[in-house]
Amino acid sequence: MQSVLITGGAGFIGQNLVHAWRAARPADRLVVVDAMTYAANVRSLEPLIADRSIQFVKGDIGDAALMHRLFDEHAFTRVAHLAAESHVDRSIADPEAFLQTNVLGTFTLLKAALDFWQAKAMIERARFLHVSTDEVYGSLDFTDPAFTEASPYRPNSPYAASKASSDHLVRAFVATYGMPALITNCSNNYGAYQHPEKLIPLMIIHALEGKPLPIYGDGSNIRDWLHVSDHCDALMNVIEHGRSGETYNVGGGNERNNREVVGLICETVDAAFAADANLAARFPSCPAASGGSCRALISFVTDRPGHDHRYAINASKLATELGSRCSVGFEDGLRRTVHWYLDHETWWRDVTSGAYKAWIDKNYGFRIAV
Ligand code: NAD
Ligand code: TDX
Repeated sequence: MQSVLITGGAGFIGQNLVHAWRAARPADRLVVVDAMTYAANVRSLEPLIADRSIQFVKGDIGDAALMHRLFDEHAFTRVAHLAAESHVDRSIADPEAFLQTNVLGTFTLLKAALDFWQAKAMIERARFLHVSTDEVYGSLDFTDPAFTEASPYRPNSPYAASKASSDHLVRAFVATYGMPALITNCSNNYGAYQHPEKLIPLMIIHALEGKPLPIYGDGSNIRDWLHVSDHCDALMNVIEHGRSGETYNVGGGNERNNREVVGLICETVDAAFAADANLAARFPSCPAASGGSCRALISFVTDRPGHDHRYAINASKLATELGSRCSVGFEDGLRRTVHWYLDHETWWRDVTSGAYKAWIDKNYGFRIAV
């Protein structure tokens, strides 16, 4: 039985990880800490909070007193650290929060974990998993080999630089203090509960509402799409079986350019409307509602500054050492994701209208550390 802290557990990957962990390891004690930024949503966690399967704490990883108190109260033996500012475009518009949370917040959490584990002589049996990104390695050309764990760090956005900085802090804690930490660098996740500011949910929702589908630049940028369920399986494997001090890359093996991704979303939405007559009444502005194609909505817009051209992950270390391989093919994963958004209209309408945030402030504002 482990006592587990999941930071950022109300975010996209965090929520998926909480559910996956709860299902796979029912004996573990789970505490979620999340600052409840605009990106957070605890609705899917509410049943787990209500039946006390998890404990939820609204709090900032940069709050040293809170972090120390949580370690004292729960004696964590596992930390899965996902809390971050995660959206590249926001980091370009307003980078400061990225440095606060991703760099200083990670430092504060590392320090609280190290202090506690040293004081209690728990270094040998504790594990700290730092969840990072392939963006730290920079951008590839078409013919370059995929990133390995030995690729040099060349971050190009303030987000990527902040994640690179946090990776370096974790590495330094391992080398200097013997911190029992591991790092994963993964590619673009997609799936249920992703905030509608990110490419795939944004395009699905815009298609349903008949709004333009804004592709940056010429849409030739390539990402390696990883289904969030495969990512969560890999994270649980790495934290338990990975070698302390090591880095593991996690990839989906699904390289697609943005034009292909948006085209596939259009085809998937069109097919869903063709198969279900009720959708036309629910989403009358979608071109598919009147027999057209969502492709008519595609528009190319001004590129993102410093837009990385290609990410690709060589995940052979993870497969060879730990046996983790992705199981979700991109077409299947995308179809499941489109249907998840079709089936969770209230969820994304609340997020996109801002009503959810107001509700959260009201209902969770009082939930400070217990
Ligand atoms: P997300 O933005 O959906 O969720 C992040 C969560 O962290 C939110 O719930 C937010 O409220 C919380 N948070 C932010 N600042 C905080 C703070 N100071 N204290 C406590 N909580 C705070 O992000 P995500 O997509 O779920 O990503 C999770 C992690 O995975 C991040 O570290 C991100 O860098 C990494 N990652 C994500 C992807 C991806 O494709 N989504 C790919 C590679 C790596
Ligand atoms: O409206 C859009 N139009 C568009 O063309 C948006 C939102 C994005 N894009 C492009 C930019 C990227 O090439 O789509 C691609 C994916 O964009 P995002 O969803 O913003 O993801 P990305 O910038 O690749 O970063 C994501 O993967 C790595 C996550 O947000 C990061 O947290 C993660 O580290």
